[in-house]
Amino acid sequence: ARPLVVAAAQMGPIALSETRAQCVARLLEMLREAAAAGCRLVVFPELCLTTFFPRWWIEDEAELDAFFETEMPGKETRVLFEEAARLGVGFYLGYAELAVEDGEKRRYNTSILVDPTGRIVGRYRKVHLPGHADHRPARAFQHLEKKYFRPGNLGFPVWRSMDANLGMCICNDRRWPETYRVMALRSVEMVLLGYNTPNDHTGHAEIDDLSNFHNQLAMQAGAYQNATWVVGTAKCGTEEGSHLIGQSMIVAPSGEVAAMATTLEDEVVRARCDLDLARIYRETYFNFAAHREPGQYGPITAQ
Ligand code: CDT
Repeated sequence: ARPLVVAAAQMGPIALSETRAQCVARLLEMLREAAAAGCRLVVFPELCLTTFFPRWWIEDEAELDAFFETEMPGKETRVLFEEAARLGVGFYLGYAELAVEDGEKRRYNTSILVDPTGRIVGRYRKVHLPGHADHRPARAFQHLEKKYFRPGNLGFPVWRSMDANLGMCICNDRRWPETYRVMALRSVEMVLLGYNTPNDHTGHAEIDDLSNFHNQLAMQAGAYQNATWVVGTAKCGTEEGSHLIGQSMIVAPSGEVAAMATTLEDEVVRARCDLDLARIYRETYFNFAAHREPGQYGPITAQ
């Protein structure tokens, strides 16, 4: 067995008025709890340093910029890196990234992988951006990720860290089979992901009512069909009047849920994950070299 003890560090709502320092204090408390429970890796949610701002139409650039990080670690987040290094725990952190590329300001929905020495070993930028870019004032809540972010331009890399093959994705990515499959073809053993999933944003009650079911379905299918562990961490509860689902969970390569949150608050969910389970499935049902038929998959990569 190759055990990796991991935590999904779920967050309850973040108010608009909550500061970075207050958010980081909550993350620190969960980091310490996870470390005390023997965890070597902690997965925090998507965009976990501010409230989920894409629910609002924001025209003022300075107001929008205030939700973004221009450096990582920055002055409020540095303490998280230092404490993780002191505890010998790695982490995944989701945040809004303001980058300058080709002399241009660019915004991404980003996550980083930090190793137990406090070093950033990987960066991922969300590929599948949900929602819309236009103003829909008739709705109580919008979902403006297509306005505020560019699609990620870093692909789906897999990193060797903490004696494991680790991959990252973010929220809506978990609904797309290609996300997991690209990483599985790169021998991923554990996919780390954070999410903010409102159950009142699609405009279709019959879809919104199934939000929890679809959350489980997507992560369990992704794990099983790709023979990988999946660690999904929510920001949840009623945030500025919008309800976000919880169900942070750790899913085994069998598709079974190894652990799941029971609250809609800050909660550390822990599991001891045997990375060899991924190998067993890849040597049998999901032996890609023996059983895949990529010659028949052309439309998947056609534009
Ligand atoms: N953050 C994020 O990607 N949320 C989406 C919900 C979109 S509702 C229009 C998700 O897939 O969970």
